[in-house]
Amino acid sequence: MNDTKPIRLFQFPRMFAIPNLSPFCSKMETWLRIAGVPYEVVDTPDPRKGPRAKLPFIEDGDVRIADTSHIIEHLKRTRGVDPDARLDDGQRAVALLVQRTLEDHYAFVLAYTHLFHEEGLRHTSSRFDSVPALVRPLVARVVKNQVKKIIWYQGLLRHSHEQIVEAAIRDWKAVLAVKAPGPFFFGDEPTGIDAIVFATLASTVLTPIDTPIRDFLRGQKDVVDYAERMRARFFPELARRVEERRTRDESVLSQ
Ligand SMILES: N[C@@H](CCC(=O)N[C@@H](CS)C(=O)NCC(=O)O)C(=O)O
Repeated sequence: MNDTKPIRLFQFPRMFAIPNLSPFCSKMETWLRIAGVPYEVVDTPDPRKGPRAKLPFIEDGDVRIADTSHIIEHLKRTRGVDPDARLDDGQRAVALLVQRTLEDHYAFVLAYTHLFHEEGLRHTSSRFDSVPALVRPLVARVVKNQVKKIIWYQGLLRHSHEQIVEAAIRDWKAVLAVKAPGPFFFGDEPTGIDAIVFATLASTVLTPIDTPIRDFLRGQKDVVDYAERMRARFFPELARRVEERRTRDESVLSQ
């Protein structure tokens, strides 16, 4: 292990103007920026390369660590950083419950809406662009079947589309009910839970994938403001790109 060299963060290549379509990759990179831990990104389309066959994972010197919660514990210990240091016991409990809601339930909804349902696939199939054209349909089918298996065994896919949407909106109502009105989840300063809330929210409201969950969230100005504020603060290069595109579109429309 080497705590002077930047860690290497292995994750799916970026899509859209968000840190990552994967809420876990997006969470990890956001957390690194909140905590100010230097890192280099290594784009990897294939989770099987990781120690737990999932993305993201990090390489710190000669050690590879998977699972965002384990990575965060490792970095807190070895880099002496902790964005949660000022949280009290009640806030830590709320953060854990929000994490479980978003990571152990809502993340499966995202897999369903973005990687399984037709509307999601229409927007996300470009993630296979680097695969040779001849085998692209096959790879896309294999991945879709893998996603299907994951959400079937998790249980989500045994429900109707309407029931899945309704459960997801209930997740967000619960999360938003315990979110502070401040610029960040617990008020004035960002903490670890902001990485999770922003990551899952960004995939939902800052991408073009049209779902009733997106409509529900985009209907609340403070929710969209929060997502855009997090992106502007921690990923200014992405916020700039959106701004430039907006200016370009406006100038085309005004011609
Ligand atoms: N608990 C893990 C979850 C990571 C995870 O589920 N990653 C997904 C992408 S969002 C993945 O690599 N899935 C590939 C697979 O399950 O085959 C974490 O916190 O890192």
